[in-house]
Formats: sequence, structure tokens, C-alpha cells
Amino acid sequence: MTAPGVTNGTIGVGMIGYAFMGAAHSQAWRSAPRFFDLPVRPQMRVICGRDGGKAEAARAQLGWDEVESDYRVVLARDDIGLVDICTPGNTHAEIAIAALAAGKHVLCEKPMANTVEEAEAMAQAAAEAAVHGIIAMVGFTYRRVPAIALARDLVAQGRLGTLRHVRAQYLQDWIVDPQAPLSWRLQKESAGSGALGDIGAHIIDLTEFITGERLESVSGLLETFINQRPIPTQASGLSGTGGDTMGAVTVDDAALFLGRFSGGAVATYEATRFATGRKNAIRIEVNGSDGSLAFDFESMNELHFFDNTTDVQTQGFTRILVTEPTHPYVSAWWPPGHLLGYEHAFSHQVVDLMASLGGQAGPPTPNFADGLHVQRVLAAVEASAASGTWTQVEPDGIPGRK
Ligand code: SOE
Repeated sequence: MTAPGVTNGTIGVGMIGYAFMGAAHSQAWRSAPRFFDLPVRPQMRVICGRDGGKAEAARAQLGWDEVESDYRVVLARDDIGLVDICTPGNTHAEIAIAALAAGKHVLCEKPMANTVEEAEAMAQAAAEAAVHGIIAMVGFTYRRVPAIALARDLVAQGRLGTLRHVRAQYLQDWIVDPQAPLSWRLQKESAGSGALGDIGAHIIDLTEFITGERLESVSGLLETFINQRPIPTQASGLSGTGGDTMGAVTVDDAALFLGRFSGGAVATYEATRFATGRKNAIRIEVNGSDGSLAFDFESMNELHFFDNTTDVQTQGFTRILVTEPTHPYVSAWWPPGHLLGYEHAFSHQVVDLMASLGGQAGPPTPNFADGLHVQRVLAAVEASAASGTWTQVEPDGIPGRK
């Protein structure tokens, strides 16, 4: 069955935010219907941002029909069926809850919220909206890298046997310079947490996606190396310039933690913005009784697979080039060996969302219940780092709801 908001096989999209993620999502809204045969075709109706001049420039550059400066105006429009939230984390809960109440489907960037309380309210709103056929999805986009989707398939097929070890790193270096400005990502009020929520959330989601298991308990360590930074002279995301006045960094620069999975595997996680020379290195390895998988985002078209059930004489890690038409998502793109990039995962996110809206697939994941779970893992890491003890992740479910 087609979802509410779909008219003549199309749905009007309103995107809130226009910076890095706004650009990444825009290319996906543009390209997904051009390469994939979608049951519902997104219409890029309106982009929304508070700074009128910048929002209009983004509209023209990114290919949206119209521009608005107040998200509430977007929610009030009858021609908008889906709201795409690409703003900083401190605005997610307000916009998503209002959008769901207005009967709009929601795609919300990660991490879903800045606190567990906000995430609970969002999950509650999504559960209520689901009764009316409204969909809410979180943008943990790396799940839709073909090699990651293949990794999940291999685990689900039992090719790794019993899972024992999960090893995950997300390494960046964009604030190694102590003079890098105090952007919104370094403020607890706007970002919720630092490396932990910004990039640690990705590897939490990825490892749970690949293993099909939930993290149940964690032991964490958080570190802030540079406590004072120049206040930006202009609003900036990752770049911009710092002025002479200094301000306090109120989030972690690096987050490390151990974890235990529901299926018995043990895990290590490292998320940092201080791995000098590492720009966006996501590395994941899973070791099971029958085999292992290894992924490195810097070679994102490859998945390395060790099959422990084969002849020992010829055993070794196989480098799978994940560009065959039989691999997840690949058939719509280029011939084998013609590599995909960072942006393709965003297109695949649109593809899966449109398949759900068109009734070709069930509700998309990760949903807001999954987003709430990740938020609880982040909170457990923070609690554990503060107390110095192992901490249980709060079980799934929304308080007061069956
Ligand atoms: C900044 O650290 C950032 O843009 C994250 O917010 C994204 O989620 C990640 O994919 C790339 O790095």
C-alpha cells in the first residue's frame, strides 16, 4: 500500500538545513530517481534555513524549487509529504516531533537527538505516527555502503559462525590544531557530545547492523585534549576562522569504550578527532568461529573476508571488490570495477525510504526506536566514563508504553 502524502507516484520533500549534510542529502534526492526505478519519486520542493541569503544560495546551488526561512511554514504546506532534517542535533527533537504531528514522514540526520529524553520523545511521536502509516527514519547512512550491506548479509547467512570479536574505529583529525575554532560541534548545547555522538554513533550503528545484535553493556573513557578554543568570527561547521576571544570546549575530543553484545561477542570502539592524518577512517573487523570480515572506508568498495572452513593450504583474506551487479545496490550504477563513493550511500538511503513509501518494503530502518537505542548506548558510555564502572545500556522500549 502506498503511504500517506504520496500523490500520483510522487512525494514533496522539504529539507531543513543546507550545510554539509544538506548538500549530501540534496545530491541523493536528485540522483536516486535518475538511477533507480523508484515506486515513489521525490520532488525537491523546498529547502529551509534561517539565514535567508545562505538558504537562497543553497537552493540555487543544490536544485530546490523554493526556499523558506521557518520550518513551521514547511510543515504547514499540503504539498510537502516528507521532511528531511539536516540541522544540528539540538533542533532534531523539536522539528521531528512537530513534523510527525503534522502527518509528515521524517528522515532525521544522526545522532537522532542530543539526549535520551529527547530521543524517547521522538520515538514516542514516531510510534504514534506509525499508526497512521507515517514513517520515521534515522540517517545512519554508512549502512548503505554496498560493502557494509554485504558484510551484514554474510553474517546473517552464518558465514562467520559464532561471533566473538567486534573491533571498530572512526578516526578523524579536523581539530588537531588548537586554533581550530569553537564550532557548534564542540558545544554540548548544540551537539550533545563530541566525537562520541558525532562519529562514535556511526560505528555503534554499523556494528549492530552488521552483527544483527544489540550492545548490552559498556565501559567507557572520554578525553578532551584542548579545553579552550577561539570563538568563531563567523558561523561555521567544520571550518571557518577563530577570533581572539577564547571559549570552553564542552564535549569530548575522543571516546573509547569496550562493549558486550547480546549474542556474546565482545567489542572495542575508538572514535576520535585527534588521529592526525586520518581524515574519515572507519574501520571495522568482526571475527567469528568460521571466519572474519574487515572493512576500511578509505577502500570503501572492498570487503575482506576470511573463510575458516576452507582448505588451510590456500586460506587467506579474500579481497572482494563489491561492484558486481549482484552486490547490494550496485546494479543500478556502473559496470563491475567502476567504483562508488561516499555520496552513493545517501542515494541508497533515499531508495530504501521510497521503497517503503511505495509499499515495496516494510518500514525502513534504522527507525526512531533504533535511534533511541543508540542514544542510550551513548548515554551509557558517558555514565561509565564518569563513574569508572561498567554500565548497562537501558533496554529497548519507551517508558510508559507497552
Ligand atoms: C563530522 O565529524 C562528520 O561530518 C560527521 O558529522 C558525519 O556524520 C560523518 O559522516 C563525517 O564527519
